[in-house]
Amino acid sequence: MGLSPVLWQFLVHWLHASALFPAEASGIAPYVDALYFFLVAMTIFGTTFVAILLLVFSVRYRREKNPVATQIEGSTLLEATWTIIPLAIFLVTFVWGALLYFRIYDPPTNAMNIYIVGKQWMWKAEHPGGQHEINALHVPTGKPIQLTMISQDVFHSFSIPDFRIKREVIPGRYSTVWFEATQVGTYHLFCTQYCGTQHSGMIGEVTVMTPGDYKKWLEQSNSGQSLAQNGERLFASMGCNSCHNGTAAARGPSLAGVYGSKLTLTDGRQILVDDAYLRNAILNPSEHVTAGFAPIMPTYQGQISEDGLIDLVEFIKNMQSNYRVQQTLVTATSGEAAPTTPSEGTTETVKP
Ligand code: HEC
Ligand SMILES: [Cu+2]
Repeated sequence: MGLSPVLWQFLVHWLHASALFPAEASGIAPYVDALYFFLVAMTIFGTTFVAILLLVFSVRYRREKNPVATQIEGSTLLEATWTIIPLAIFLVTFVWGALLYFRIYDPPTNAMNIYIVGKQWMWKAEHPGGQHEINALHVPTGKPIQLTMISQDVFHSFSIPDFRIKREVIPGRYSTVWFEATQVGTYHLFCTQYCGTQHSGMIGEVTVMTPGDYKKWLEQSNSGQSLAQNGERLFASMGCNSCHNGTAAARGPSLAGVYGSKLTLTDGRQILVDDAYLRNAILNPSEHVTAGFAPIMPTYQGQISEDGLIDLVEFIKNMQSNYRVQQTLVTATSGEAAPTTPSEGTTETVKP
């Protein structure tokens, strides 16, 4: 198209200024928009091209001027042209879209993780430090943020138009999306999947702050317990540590350092341990049995809320060192009755 870059920039600028178009407030936004404008330009080009041809042909070859039609028996050159040009356009769109897709769905390894739980009809955000917020999300600028999301009931969809992100939030399975906020400000957060009577109220506000302000916010909203600490309590109160206590005699495998590692299962498969795997291991233990262990872990299906599962997952993720060390640490800080040390409690000798 004949649009010069200057005119192009002016158009994009005007669209943003006129509030007809959402702000570009994330690192990915300009890239998504570039593809979007390319598609719009191609569509305009195609439409005008066909419309012009239609007009020209109907005037030029109208019956008064051409009483007898000339037959053209085919033209390989013509056919090749109108096959190859659209094909090239479609392929460019496809490759461009695929590259963008990979970029959007593959979070950088240094991304900071925040959990999102969707339910009828609200969004709950849980920061690793234990800060909870409802229908609100606070994030710093300049840092990749990954959202690990799950629904407690029906399908929802998490969308921040100004960041150009949108991802389904599904019951029973974690889905992730990531972004890097570039501009301080407040932005809308929507559920974009019809999810019942008050779906339209399932909205919220994203507050993007400077890293310094974000740190202050985290300190102010501190609940005193990090997700991992909540998880550690659950781990003890649900009796997980009766089997997973990190001792050699334990009936369950040590979970220290298991996150991010490759587990070998009894059927010989190798599986990467990520958030989804941990969650599933707690709810459906018999589905993937770790090699060298008996399938004795009970299912916790229906006994732990999604929030509780997030706490457990976060605890296991952070369990990098010997678990017994952490256990004594908790007793020292929380002042609770000391849990029986693993060696005392291990009268069971079912180690397979
Ligand atoms: C009765 C003993 C027992 C209890 C109680 C138990 N587990 Fe397990 N768990 C096992 C055994 C044995 C395995 C390995 C076999 C398998 O994969 O099922 C295992 C596997 C796992 C795994 C998969 C990782 C790996 O290295 O295999 C996770 C995660 C896990 N348990 C977490 C938990 C949590 C969280 C709880 C408490 C809510 C819990 N377990 C309670 C025995 C137990
Ligand atoms: Cu919803």
